Parts: sequence; structure tokens; C-alpha cells
Amino acid sequence: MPKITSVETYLIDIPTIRAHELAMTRMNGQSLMLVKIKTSEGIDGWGEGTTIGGLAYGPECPEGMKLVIDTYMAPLLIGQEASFVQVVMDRVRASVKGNNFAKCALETALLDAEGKRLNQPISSLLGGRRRDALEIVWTLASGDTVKDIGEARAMLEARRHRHFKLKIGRRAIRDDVRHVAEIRKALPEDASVRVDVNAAWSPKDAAYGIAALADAGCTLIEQPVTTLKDLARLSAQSPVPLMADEILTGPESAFDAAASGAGDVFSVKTEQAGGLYAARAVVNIAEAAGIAVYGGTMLEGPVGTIAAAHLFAGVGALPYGTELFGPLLLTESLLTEPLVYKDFQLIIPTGPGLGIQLDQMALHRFRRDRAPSVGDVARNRG
Ligand code: MUC
Ligand code: MG
Repeated sequence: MPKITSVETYLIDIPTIRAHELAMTRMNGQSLMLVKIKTSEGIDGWGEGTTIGGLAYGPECPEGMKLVIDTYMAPLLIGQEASFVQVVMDRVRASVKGNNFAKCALETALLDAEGKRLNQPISSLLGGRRRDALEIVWTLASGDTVKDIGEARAMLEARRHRHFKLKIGRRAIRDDVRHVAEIRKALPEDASVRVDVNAAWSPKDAAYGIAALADAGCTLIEQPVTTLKDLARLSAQSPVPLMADEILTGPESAFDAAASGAGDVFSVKTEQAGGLYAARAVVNIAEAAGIAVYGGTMLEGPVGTIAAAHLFAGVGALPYGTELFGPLLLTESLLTEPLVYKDFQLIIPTGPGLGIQLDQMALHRFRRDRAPSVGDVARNRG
């Protein structure tokens, strides 16, 4: 049986195609932490840990994940059976508390390697597929209403996206509601408009904001408040479905949210849940509780996005679709063959493991620690 022989981590910095403005930060680029494991059979497996705005969204950041994997997790992996993915991850969990994003990156790398060994896509290792493509929602977050309308129209025209999530919570509520209403009015009826507040509102703000957004034609409101208790109270009264996101940090929290009625929809995120198997457990809890499942993102690049796509390939129903658009926000694909987004969907790769091939030259170009090239040296000299 193959053993794990090495674990390497890289920080990759890539500009975004435009500024991306959320309640907690404004992004102009994305930093990916990529991890590569190697097995004694010479197979590579890749995983990704990515956050939003460094530490602005949550308690992990790419630099921290690199440190945690290099210092604490890699030594636990070396020499272990590469095929016993869940046993290896149990070993990591026994020695490392928290750090869900870093754990997800490692588990993805193990699954990629195991899929390649068995000549099976990760979706098969997670129980099999129900679909080969996923509906992809686009997030409008340029910070400007007119620009957002133009962007949404271009996406509809290109048949890339027909459902739109607006990031709000940074401005005064009335301004946010006006922004949503104007975009709603400017788009065709069958293009849905939803919002993500990223927990920026107080319960009082939310009571007003939810009613006003419902009047404006918004069809889904994500994480308007911070706590499970407040989300449960609001969910019981809201005229539109509320979606839980930040409160879902793994199966235990999903169980608590389901038992408390916090959210009509769960945004399932592989990294936030602590890995693909843990995210599958969150899906199972939602399905058992009659809560709709939505495919969430942390704006990952191609590795994290496709790992999540393999998970959502097997989910029973995805009535609100998924938002696995992260790679489209980056100026570089990082792949030898770019992902296929067409007819409002992402095509889920069918090859072994993740089913994607990283472009080593591109990775080198965007590595934070890359040695300067002759061109860089000449430019710096002016
Ligand atoms: C979040 O909070 O859901 C998803 C889309 C986007 O623009 O930000 C993310 C994170
Ligand atoms: Mg969210």
C-alpha cells in the first residue's frame, strides 16, 4: 500500500478581475494556500486552503494554514498509509484542534491522490454522482449599482449566470435596499436576486432589512445576523427564506442550527466544515431536517472549487444552485485546461482525482516566494 512521502505548501497570489467588496473587506486579489502530497507510488495529490481578505472573514488565513501544515500536520502524515484518507485525517484531528480550512486542504490532497490511484474521480469516492454539471450563481460586488447592473446583463447575455447574489452590509441599510431594488428592477423576471449580509446587521436592523428586501423582490437572504439564536428567531418570521453560512462550522454546529430552526437553507462550504467528508455530514443533517442545501464558496481557486464540485455532484437537490465561481474572479486559470463554465453551469471534471491539471509554470509565476526573474531585476533597476 502507498505511503505518504512528502507534504509541500505554497502561497499563490493572484489579482482579481475587479475589486470585490463584502461587508468585512474589499478584495483586489486572492491568496491561495496550495498543498501537494506525494505518495510512494509517485502520485501527487493537491489541496487548497483559501480565505477572504486574509483574516477578515474568519480565524484562518493562507499564511497561517501554511505554518500549521508545515509545522504540525505534515509530520503526522509522513509515512502513513495514503489510501486510508479518513484514518490519516483522524490522526490529524486527534492532535490539532480547529484549523478546519487547513484540514480541508490536506483531506482534498489525499482524496486527489487516492482518486488518481484508483482511476476514479473524487465524486465516486464520496458516494457517486447525481449530475455532471452545477448551476453557478454569480456574485455582484463591485461596490457600484450601475456597474453591477452592466455586469449582470453581460453575464445573462453570455449565458454564464442567471442568478445573482449581492454582497451588502457595508452601507446604511436604506442604501443597500435601494441598491438591491434597482438591480432587481433592471434584470429580467426569471433572473433571481439574492443577498449576503455576512452577519453585518444587528437583530433590529435585520427585522427592518429583511422586510424591505422582501418588498424589493429579493428571494434569499444569507446570514443577516451573527448568532444562531438571532437567526433562528428571524427564520421563524421571515417572508423570504434565510440562509445560514457563518454559523455552520462543521457537523456539530449544523446539528445545532437544524435543531434550532436557524436557517431555511444551509450554505455548505467544504473548508468551513473541515473537509469534504465533514461537509457531506452537514449535507446529510440538512437533508434529514428538511433544510435546503446550497453549494457555498470561500472564493477558492480551481483546486478548492473543483473539490467542492465533486461533493455537490452527489447531493440530492440543490434548489438554489451553487456559487462555485471563484476561479472566474481570478485573472489566471492556473490550469493546463481551463474549467468549462457554459449555459449557466460548471461542468464537473470526470478524470481521476480532482480531474484537473495544474499549470506548473503559472504556479511558479504567482508564487509569493518565487525567485526574481531577469525581467524583474531589470524592471526594479528602472
Ligand atoms: C460568503 O460569505 O458566502 C461567497 C461569495 C462571495 O462573494 O463571498 C463569498 C463568501
Ligand atoms: Mg456568505
